[in-house]
Amino acid sequence: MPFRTRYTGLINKYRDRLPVHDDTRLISLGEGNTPLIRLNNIPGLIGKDVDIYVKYEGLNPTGSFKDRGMTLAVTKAVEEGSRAIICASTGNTSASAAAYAARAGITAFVLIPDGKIALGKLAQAMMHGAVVIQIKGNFDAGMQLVKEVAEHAPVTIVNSINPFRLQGQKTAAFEIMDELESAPDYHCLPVGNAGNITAHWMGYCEYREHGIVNNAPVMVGYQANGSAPFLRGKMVDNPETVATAIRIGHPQSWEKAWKVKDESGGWFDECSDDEILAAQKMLAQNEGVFCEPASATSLAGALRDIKSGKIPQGSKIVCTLTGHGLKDPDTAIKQCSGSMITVDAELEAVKHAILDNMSE
Ligand code: AN7
Repeated sequence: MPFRTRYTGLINKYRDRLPVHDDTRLISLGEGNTPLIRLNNIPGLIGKDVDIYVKYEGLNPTGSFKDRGMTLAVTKAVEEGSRAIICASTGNTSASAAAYAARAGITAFVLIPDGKIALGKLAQAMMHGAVVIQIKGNFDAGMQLVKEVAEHAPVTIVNSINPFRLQGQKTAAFEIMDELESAPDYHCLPVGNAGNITAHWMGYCEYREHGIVNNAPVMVGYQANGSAPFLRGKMVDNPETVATAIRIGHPQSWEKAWKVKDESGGWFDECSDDEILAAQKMLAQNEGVFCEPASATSLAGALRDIKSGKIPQGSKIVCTLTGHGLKDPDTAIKQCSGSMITVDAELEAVKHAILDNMSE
């Protein structure tokens, strides 16, 4: 056999663990199978002996982990005869819904908070032909409206309250265990609606129950401190953070995520916007991995807990990087202002620019 079998997406790969039939028409863009990258430089920079891996979900077809759930949610919607899907979104769900609806030949309606979604995500939703409805309100208001309108219109909700979303997303945990041949000691994620942390825990428990692995990680969820209902212990009405993807005050998987914390022996913590952006830049500049701000929350929190010893030396840690850095070019460029050099188009000037900036 000279050639490897072609990868055709996560439903095909894990079909025996997902609710599909042999004749189900799969709506897929080849999602999943994302790299698990071991950090080579950052552990040394913080002076700790830990094994940190990042699961780079930004390399999914639309640039975020949402594609894992969307492939299954749209596959099932089509199977059930639905002609339209709808979601509220801080950006990535709308980009993913728009792409998979285009693939399926159905309509996507997406409700987004006016002016508060990153540029790349807006471009995706528009380019894939979704009906983009900006609301003068935040994600939580949009989510409430979606639930209400779905009772009056023939549309399938593809937010993570759709149970097929979490079923699809649990495959990220399968991939990690397939690769590491066990579960890690800690799994750190950014938390917004808390669907993804719930889905990962489902995946870890499923492999353990079936005896494929005999351990499970401690699950750790990090929020932005201006949008941290799990830290406040109650819903937050006016969430704010630079990490617009997780600007969510009323998480839809509230009860489920508290269960994940208790069952796994984990915890929630919060990071400031400055910590989030510092971690994003640290990862980009020391490992060559560019994630969006919300994604860096997992690394920001993990690094703090590793430094303090709460996550002990010798641990194997996976941080999920939920979305690609190119989703939010504005925030990236703003952070790096001053790092561009403008010179005359002339040899001496360019030579000086190089010699003055050689690292030791
Ligand atoms: C990059 O797109 O909720 O805790 O509407 O885009 O499962 O909600 C996005 C969420 C983390 C949080 N990182 O995941 C949406 C949306 C990124 C995200 C989260 C989101 P959950």
